[in-house]
Order: sequence, then C-alpha cells, then structure tokens
Amino acid sequence: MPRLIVISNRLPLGDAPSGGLVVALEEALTASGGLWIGSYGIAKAPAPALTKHPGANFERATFDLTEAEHEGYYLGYANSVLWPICHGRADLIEIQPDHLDTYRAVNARVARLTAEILEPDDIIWVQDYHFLPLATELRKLGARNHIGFFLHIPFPSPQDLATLPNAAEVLNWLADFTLIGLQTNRDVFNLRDCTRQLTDAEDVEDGLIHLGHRTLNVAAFPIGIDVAAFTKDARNADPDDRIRFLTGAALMIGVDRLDYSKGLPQRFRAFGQLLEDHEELHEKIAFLQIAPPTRGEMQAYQDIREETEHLAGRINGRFAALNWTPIRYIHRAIPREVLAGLFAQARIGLVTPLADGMNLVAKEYVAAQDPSDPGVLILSRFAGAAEEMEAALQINPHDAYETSEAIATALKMPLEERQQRHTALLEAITKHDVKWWSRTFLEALANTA
Ligand code: ADQ
Repeated sequence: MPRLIVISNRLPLGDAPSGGLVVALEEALTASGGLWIGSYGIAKAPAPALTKHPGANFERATFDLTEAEHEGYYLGYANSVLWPICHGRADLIEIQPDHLDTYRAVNARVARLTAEILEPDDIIWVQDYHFLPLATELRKLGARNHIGFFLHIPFPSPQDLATLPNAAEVLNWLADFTLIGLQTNRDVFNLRDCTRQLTDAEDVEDGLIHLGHRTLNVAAFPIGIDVAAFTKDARNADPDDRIRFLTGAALMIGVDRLDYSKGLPQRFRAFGQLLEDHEELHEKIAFLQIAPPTRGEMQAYQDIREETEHLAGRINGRFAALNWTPIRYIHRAIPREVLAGLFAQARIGLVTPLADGMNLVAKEYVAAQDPSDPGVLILSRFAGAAEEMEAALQINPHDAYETSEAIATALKMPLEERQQRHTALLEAITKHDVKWWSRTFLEALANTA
C-alpha cells in the first residue's frame, strides 16, 4: 500500500486528536504508515526542514510561518481574497499583489519541504484553499506522484472568480492536481463554467475538462461526519450540561464559527420577525446561538461581531420578559460532548449560511436527535448540505419572512412528520459519512490515470 501524505494548513496536534478530518483520515494514514504535514506556529526564522511530532498513530510534521507569511499568505490571500470570493462576497476582497507573492512563496516552500521526504509512489492529498498552487510547485520539482486536492469551501461562480487578478492562473494551478474533489454538484458546475468562461478550455465533458494539453479531473465528494460517534456523544451527554432554565420554552439552537458567510445577522432578523408576527410564541421559544470568534484580527470579522451583538441586544431589549430571554448569544468554543447534548435537547436546529461548502453542524444536529421524538432541521438552500438533506425545512436565508415562518412551522410540526423527515435525513448522512468520504476520494485518486 503506497504511503499517504496529507497536507493541510493546520496540523491536528495533541496525543488524542479527535477532530473530523482526523477521524476521516486516521485509518488510511495508519494503515499506510502515512504522514500529515501542516503549519504550526509563527517563528522569526522558520526551520530549514519539517519538524516531526511523535505521539499519534501516524507521522506528523510541521513547518512554521514568519509573521509576514502569516499576514500575506494566511490572513491576506487565503482569507481576504479566496475565502470571500468563494463565499460570494467579492465586495470584501482586499487585493494586494505582495500577498499573492507571499502565498505563492509559502506554497513553494511547503512543496520544497515535502519534496525532500517524498518517495516516488507516495500518494499526496492536499486540503483546501491555502494550497491551490501546491501541485504546480511540486511538479516543478519533478514530483510525478498522484496528488489529490479537496476544496472544503464552495467553488466560486465565474463572476466571482473573475474578480481575482489571477483567475486563469488559479485554474491552471488546479490542472496540476491528479484529481480535484469538491463538496457538491453545484461546485462542479461552477468549476466547469469558470474554465469555459475564463480560459481557453477546448472541450468539457463529464468530469473531465481539457485545459491546453492538460486535463482537469473533477468530481463531487460530499464530506460527512462520524454519525455513530456523534449519536453516542448525544446519548451520553451529562444532563447537567443541558440548559436548565427554559421555563417551558422550546430550545432552538445555532452553532457556527462567527463568520460572515454563516448568515447570523439574517438569522437574528428572522427571529425578530417571528417574535413580531407571532405574539403567541413569546415565552414559547428560546434561541441559543453559539458562535466562537475566528480570524478576529480581520476587520470583516470585527464588523460581524459588532453587528450580531447589536442585533441580539436589540431583540432582547424589545421582547424579553422577566422570566424569558429570547436570545442567548455565546462567543465560546464548547466541548463536542456538550454540543451533542444541546443538539439533542433542541427542538429546532437553525443552520442558515448565505454560502457554505457543506456545513457539518446540519449533519451533527440530525445525528444527535432521538428518533422517537426528533427535532426539526431548518437549512439554508445555499449550504452544500442542502443537496443531500432534502428532507430538512429548506429556506432562503435572505428572506426573513420565509425563515421565520419555517420556525413557526417547525414548532407546530406533528410527531409523524418530524419522524419521517428525520428518518430520511439520518439515512442521507449515514450513507455519506466521513469514512465514506475519505475512502471514496482516495479510491478515485488511486484510479485516476
Ligand atoms: P467550517 O466553516 O468550520 O468548515 P462546519 O462544517 O459547520 O464549518 O464545521 C464546523 C465544526 O466546528 C463542526 O463540527 C461544529 O460542531 C464545530 N463547532 C462550531 N462551533 C463550535 C463551538 N462553539 N464549539 C465547538 N465546536 C464548534 C469548513 C467549511 C464547511 C465544511 C467543513 C468541512 O466552511 O462548509 O462543511 O469545512 O469540509
């Protein structure tokens, strides 16, 4: 079995890593004597070679970034250019030529460090938008290995990709990967549209795009969760970790990184609309939003924090009663077991991103439900998860009226309909769980010529 090398921006460290990607990849990494490479910290002068980190069932190795690289590669080109355009927010991009130079340079360095330890039959799997040029850089160094790429976030539309100063170059970078995995069919269509409109791609057929003398192999591999493990966490959750002061109200939960793509202001406005239109639901519903801040150094993230805090305060100020707080808004990471218990307790899971590669919270909410009395998932049509999770109450997150009426419908939904929807959703997330995802991608990669 060829050795698997995974490359991602962050390396899961610690002796018992348990994040989603680790569960997905641990089996293949362990069985193949594999290696996971990722960034570690900020250093004045990065080490000339990869640094090893023993302690897992597979090898782990890291590289450091300088302060300037963190700024240009991570905060700059990756998160102020690629992230917004992939989430339909070209209005937020900050184009700075030196950030693109740094992004290219970091990729070239990671390629060099990888090439130093690369064996001819190793299989490489690159994760996400931080490493679009990595295959190109590895090919320059002579690597002929199978190199797969998975994009966890949406593939942009041609209009959005065209706002990049180097749109055609990005597509050419992709052509150096052996196989490109995207989350959904919608993303595959977007990639095909981009190559048609922005390059001189000659011929486009099912899953194959000819770009000059090269071929882009692309397919959808929707990522999933470890359903059984999450269900178990929900069943075993400590009752003391549940919300104890609901005073008869049904719990509605939202859990998202505090990111402008997650549609939190729209969600809060929809909840305000519900309370405006349905006085009979006052004190009957309590909304818990958990949103740990991320990328707090960036202005767009400071703005979203201010806007959501302002909205939550306004709604509470207007509607709260002595024994009822409509919105509880928590800016903290919560242990997975506690989250699972809260999902189980919640009568409604509210997942309303404006754009999202997949959205694992939607799947976790379903996995946590008690099949004999399940809650209702309200899901944005613009989450990648909407493609598989047709049995959710799907909404347009920009439409506060539609979203608020979906909440009212969910609260009234009879048990039988809740069960039917839950059965269908559970089947969908079990069919494409996280192990299916990694196995299917790696098989496809191995079989791509
Ligand atoms: P994210 O944008 O991070 O991931 P998501 O898929 O929802 O979004 O995953 C978030 C994970 O973090 C979930 O497992 C969730 O439980 C956890 N989480 C969120 N808030 C938390 C909190 N307060 N405390 C603890 N855990 C919390 C990117 C893409 C997604 C894609 C994934 C995987 O943006 O679209 O689904 O990668 O490919």
